[in-house]
Amino acid sequence: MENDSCDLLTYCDASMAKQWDGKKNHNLPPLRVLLIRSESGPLTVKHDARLAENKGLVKALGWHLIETHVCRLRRPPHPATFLGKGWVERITSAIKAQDIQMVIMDPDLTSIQQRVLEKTWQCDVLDRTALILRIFQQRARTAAGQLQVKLASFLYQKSRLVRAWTHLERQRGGFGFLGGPGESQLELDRRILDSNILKIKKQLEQVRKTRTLHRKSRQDFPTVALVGYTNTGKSTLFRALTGADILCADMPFATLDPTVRKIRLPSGQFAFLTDTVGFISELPSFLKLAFQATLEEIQEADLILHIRDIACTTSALQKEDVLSLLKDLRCSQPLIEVWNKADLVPHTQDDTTGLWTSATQKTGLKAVLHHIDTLLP
Ligand SMILES: Nc1nc2c(ncn2[C@@H]2O[C@H](COP(=O)(O)OP(=O)(O)OP(=O)(O)O)[C@@H](O)[C@H]2O)c(=O)[nH]1
Ligand SMILES: [Mg+2]
Repeated sequence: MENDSCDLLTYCDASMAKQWDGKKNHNLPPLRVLLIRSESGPLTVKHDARLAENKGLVKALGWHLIETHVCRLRRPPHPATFLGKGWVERITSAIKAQDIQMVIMDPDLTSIQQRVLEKTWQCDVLDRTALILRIFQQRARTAAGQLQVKLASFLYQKSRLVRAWTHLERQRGGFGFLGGPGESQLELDRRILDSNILKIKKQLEQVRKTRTLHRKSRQDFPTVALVGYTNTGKSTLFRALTGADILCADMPFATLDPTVRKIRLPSGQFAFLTDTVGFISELPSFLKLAFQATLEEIQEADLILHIRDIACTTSALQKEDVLSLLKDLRCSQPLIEVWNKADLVPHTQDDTTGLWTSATQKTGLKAVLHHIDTLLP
């Protein structure tokens, strides 16, 4: 594809980029990473979970997490550095002392903050959204998955261009801006991104048409989509129910591309089961837009199996995130809640709001199949 210079990798030093895909570079030591989570409110279980989730995201890329800092923001974020002066200096010392190569920031930074921090700290800086995108880049195996990730990456960069533009405009009082050198570069960047976005959207339109045709070819039987927060055990359950040899791993976003298999229900009726990409809190809107072709598999399903990791301390919050995303997607199909990882928590079977399963120990599967049977048209 032309103009690939806009790829996400331009955000980091090219030599560093070689190390990013840990799997392909066995000889290189993993990147030394420092993680910063900034909080403005009181520290709750939600924040602990977010920190643990961020650590999982870093680990998922095969990087080496050296230090983690939780900093409390007492004032609004600094426009140029996000963090206050004291924190910037403290992190500078930590970077030097620990030979850090990459700093991950959560929440997200503006492109200006990212550049100022990279210059100050003399190392690469990524925010949580870029980290998620990077994982998606590493996971995408199919051509459709790779196209979707590329689109997400361009949309991400475009959103950051707009912010940079607004910032410059403000500096110049919003007038007399035309013809400046900054403007022409921004305009050029924007045009390149727009043309790339348009091209990929056209290619993805073809993917959506093909998927629609595939769905039509399956319309003799109803479809059940496995949906849920990332790492809750969707693929493990899918494998237990279908016998399909798919990747199940203790990491976020192990699954990116949907997999479909036919199963036979206890009534003798057949149904298609679809394993899908996991959700995560504050999923950026451009990722939802880019993954439209995949999310359609959920929208078009006759029934949704919501797989929850019931042993996770923030299972209830994850449920809220999933339900809100399903609402965004206008999914109103019948839904079965599956309480997975039952082997990790003491429980009684008579709890009626969810179906207890252990996908690893293959328990509770019959009840799941039975419920699918009763709810399908
Ligand atoms: N103890 C226990 N672990 C489980 C169970 N189900 C899945 N796991 C583990 O949870 C981790 C994630 O499993 P996956 O099936 O890959 O989860 P997923 O929801 O498909 O994750 P993504 O595709 O990344 O969104 C793996 O290490 C599984 O072995 C279960 O019932 N009990
Ligand atoms: Mg999976």
